[in-house]
Amino acid sequence: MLRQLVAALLFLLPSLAFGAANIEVKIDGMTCAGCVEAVTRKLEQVPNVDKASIKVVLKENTARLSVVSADEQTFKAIKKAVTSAGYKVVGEIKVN
Ligand SMILES: [Cu+2]
Repeated sequence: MLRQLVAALLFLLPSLAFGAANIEVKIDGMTCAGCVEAVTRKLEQVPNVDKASIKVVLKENTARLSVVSADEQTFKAIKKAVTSAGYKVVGEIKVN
């Protein structure tokens, strides 16, 4: 009984700890509006990303967006999307 309870808590914990959030992703290698568009298009394809919230700011080399779940799996998918567009995520993704 206790074991099942602990298992249920461990299962629930990640969804409680990582809720919806606004995040900031620093991106290296963007030089023009075409880069911003390429990154934006890739980010739109990532599950858990709110498409309407994506804003890539060239001047600051930053993508700001909302995610349904700010967990490691989502961050990994975002990094992969940026890489597949030909750019690179610098440092850790910042949760606001
Ligand atoms: Cu460009």
